[in-house]
Amino acid sequence: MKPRFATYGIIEHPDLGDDIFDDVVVTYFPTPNSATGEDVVEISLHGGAYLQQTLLEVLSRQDNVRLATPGEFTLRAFLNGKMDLSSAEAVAEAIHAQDAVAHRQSQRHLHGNLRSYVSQLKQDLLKIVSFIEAELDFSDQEIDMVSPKQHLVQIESLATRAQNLLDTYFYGQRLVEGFRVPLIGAPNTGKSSIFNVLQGYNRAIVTDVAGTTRDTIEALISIAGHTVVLVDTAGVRESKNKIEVLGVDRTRQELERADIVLSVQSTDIPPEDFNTGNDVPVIRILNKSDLGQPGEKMQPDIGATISCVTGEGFDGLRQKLAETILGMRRKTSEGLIITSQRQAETLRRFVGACKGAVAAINNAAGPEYVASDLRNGLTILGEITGEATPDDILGEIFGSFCIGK
Ligand SMILES: Nc1nc2c(ncn2[C@@H]2O[C@H](COP(=O)(O)OP(=O)(O)O)[C@@H](O)[C@H]2O)c(=O)[nH]1
Ligand SMILES: [Mg+2]
Repeated sequence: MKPRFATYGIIEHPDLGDDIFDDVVVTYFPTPNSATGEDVVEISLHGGAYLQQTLLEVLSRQDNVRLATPGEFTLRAFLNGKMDLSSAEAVAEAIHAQDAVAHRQSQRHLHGNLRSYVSQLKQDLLKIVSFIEAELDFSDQEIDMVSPKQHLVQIESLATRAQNLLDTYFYGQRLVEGFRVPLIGAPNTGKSSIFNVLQGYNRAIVTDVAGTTRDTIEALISIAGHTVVLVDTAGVRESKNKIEVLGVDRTRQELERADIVLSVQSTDIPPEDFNTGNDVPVIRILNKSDLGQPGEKMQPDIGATISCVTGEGFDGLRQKLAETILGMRRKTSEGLIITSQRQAETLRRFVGACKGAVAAINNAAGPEYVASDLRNGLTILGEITGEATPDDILGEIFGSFCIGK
């Protein structure tokens, strides 16, 4: 077959006799110019699960043929030097991306922007290490070398650059998993009704019997290109009913996990007190504006006044939510955001190694101690791009892919 040319063919099935199984287009990519770097043949057949499954099943009956394990194609591409580890992880990010912003980010990683950021850190660190080690090598000779102290500022700036990237992880994680936004408030303030309007169709049960929502219900909605996990809760009021108490417990757990809280009061029911984690933004909603002016004991600083009956104020509420989410956005000046826990942990260890070196210098420890911390930092950076990544970590990364990627 002519390399990289689409060739028409037919597939016969052993069980079908003279009948044709499917018309296909086959493309041959000889090594090394293929996705994995190996010889690759791609068969395009007509869509549909039956055709695909049957063909895979027939092919698997041949000797030396088996299905790929999850992530195996990307693993092979990585092992054959076709992509670095941060790009390989970006393939998984692209597969799992639920919205526009997460997808754009995975594309940046896929095309190596993260790798260049880390490579630059590595090069700068290598320069410093070589200087310090050169001094160690020549310390018994009469050569004037720079003392590690001279490198203090540079090492600190490396730590800051790594920290800046690490600081994007909180936002990056939410890009992938969505922002968790519970509706909290007294029974009958309209939490379930708001949940339904925001979601666009009636899913939660709405009644005027207090305590109807006994469990938490989630819905994914999109706000300014970000995924939001909207959570309808039972509220935080004390209750004697067993099932309702369980729901209230769930509400407390939701408050602990919340990224943004929608605190609901209505013109006829005052707000309830609740505690959130540190620095969690709270948007105060006043519902049932159609019933007229609010009664007494209402909280100030209302972020959105709405009515689930007339639909008034929901654009403003969505806008407020969008502003709050965009206010939580973090990226490096290069526009990078990390989304992988592995990368975050590795960067954290790298910052630790830099700080170790800084402490060694400040305590006037010998240059060999400083050099050892910095060498350690070099190895850690290598783990991000995959030059020094242990096999079990590789297994974990590629195991998270779906089959056939
Ligand atoms: N007039 C009016 N009634 C509302 C509004 N939103 C909800 N309700 C009513 O308030 C009651 C309680 O609503 P629900 O969503 O179940 O409140 P929850 O207990 O906080 O989940 C129901 O009878 C709703 O129809 C609103 O904007 N205006
Ligand atoms: Mg409810």
